[in-house]
Amino acid sequence: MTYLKQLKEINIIVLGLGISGLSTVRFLLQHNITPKVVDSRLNAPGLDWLQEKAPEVEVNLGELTEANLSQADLIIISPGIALAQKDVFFAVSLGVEVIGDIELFARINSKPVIAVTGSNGKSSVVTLTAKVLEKAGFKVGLGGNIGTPILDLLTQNIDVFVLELSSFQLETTSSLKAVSATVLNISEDHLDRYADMTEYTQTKHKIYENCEYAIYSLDDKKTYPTNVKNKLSFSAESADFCLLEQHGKNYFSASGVVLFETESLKVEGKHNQLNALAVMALLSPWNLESVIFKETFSEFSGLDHRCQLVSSFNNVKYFNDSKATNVGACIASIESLATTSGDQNIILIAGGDGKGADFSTLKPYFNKYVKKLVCLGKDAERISTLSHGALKVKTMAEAVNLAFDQAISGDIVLLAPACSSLDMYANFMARGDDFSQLVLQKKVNP
Ligand code: UMA
Ligand code: ADP
Repeated sequence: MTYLKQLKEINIIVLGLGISGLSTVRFLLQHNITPKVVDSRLNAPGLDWLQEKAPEVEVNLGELTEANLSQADLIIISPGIALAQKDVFFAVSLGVEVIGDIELFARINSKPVIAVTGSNGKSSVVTLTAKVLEKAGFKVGLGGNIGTPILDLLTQNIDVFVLELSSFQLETTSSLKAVSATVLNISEDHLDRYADMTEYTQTKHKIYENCEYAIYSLDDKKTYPTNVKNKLSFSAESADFCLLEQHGKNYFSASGVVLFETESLKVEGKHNQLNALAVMALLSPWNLESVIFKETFSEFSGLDHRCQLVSSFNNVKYFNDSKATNVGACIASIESLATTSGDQNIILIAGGDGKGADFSTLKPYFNKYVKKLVCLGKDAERISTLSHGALKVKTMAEAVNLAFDQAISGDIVLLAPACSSLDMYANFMARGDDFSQLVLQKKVNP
């Protein structure tokens, strides 16, 4: 019996009615499987769609304690709810199976998969990987944490799936067999969900289980795979995929073979070069010609809200890196924009919900490169202690006004919050849009 047929015989609860939950419900209904739906939010986001398109589906909103999760044979849980949540934990203790949408996908899918996780660079790497494959003529299914729920793509005619996976999604995934998989890097994140860095790192490592090729960062021991036969490393220096200097120019290289100049890569900064090396390593089982990488790298101008130049006026550049939602990303952002002379020319807007992170590793970077720190959001106070003379504000408008007042010719104003946006905004895009609009207003009306 196929897995989908088995699902018809059992009681299924879809837990969570956000993007993933709604996609799971749609997928099951398409296969004539009717689940029950539970969400702790009284105004769950997918409710309107469900009531209009599938009013027959039983929905239980509010306290999960009241939802009788233990009555299910299978719970398909959304990534925003932890397995450690007490009602879920109780159901598991009674023998209920709990999986996520990625696990459901893995149990049904038969096409090759490339899987990417890490604390930072996931979206950039999966996007670039998909673009290279598309240029090579493949039909690509790009989804997962990047925003397109993967079950939405499973019914389409796809050659290769490229999955961005968060630690939340990996918690409930055990059957994925990726052709190539990577943990790009590990730095502090989501410590409000995990007991410590060990638990967070172990969860990320689930991506390597059953993969054919494990791609890891030679510079970051926390990414090193175990129990995988084929391993390929990437690093700026001395790895399977690395940079080589010849006649004063830098080149991308694979297994010691020089491929093409690093200046072909349109997006700037060391972290983007590392991401490009990871893309080449992930795609090595496909044996693509290097010209395909070169052309794609030269066309890709980066994703919105990632170190994106919003505007330049009065010889001051304004960058939106709202997606720098943790300490590691904030450091990468500062380093990629800092002057080679090391002058303090960055006015940094940071803060939001720090998700339990220790911000102290930011201090040397603030000392070296940040001229003025402007802090907002839930963790404004904690961040402000890291830089002498830091300013605290209540709104993004105040932050942009202050940054504008402080900036002189040659400076950079950078939004790289090192925090999630959820204390003030619906998501990082809304925060980045707010910043960008305020900057553009300042340009017209100083
Ligand atoms: N929630 C409840 N009660 C519920 C269900 C959810 O309060 O019953 C809350 C969660 O705690 C969370 C919010 O609702 O705060 C959204 O959770 P969700 O599981 O419904 O999320 P989705 O809308 O399904 O979106 C998820 C990912 N979100 C999370 O993991 C929190 C999206 O990643 C992803 O794009 C989408 O699935 C498609 O796969 C977002 C994210 O913030 C961008 N990811 C984190 C990150 O990148 O750091 C991991
Ligand atoms: P993710 O999907 O993991 O959040 P993104 O590709 O969206 O990653 O990038 C988010 C931010 O993380 C970027 O704006 C940049 O500041 C930072 N970043 C990107 N790649 C790396 C990397 N390889 N190492 C550290 N930071 C990075």
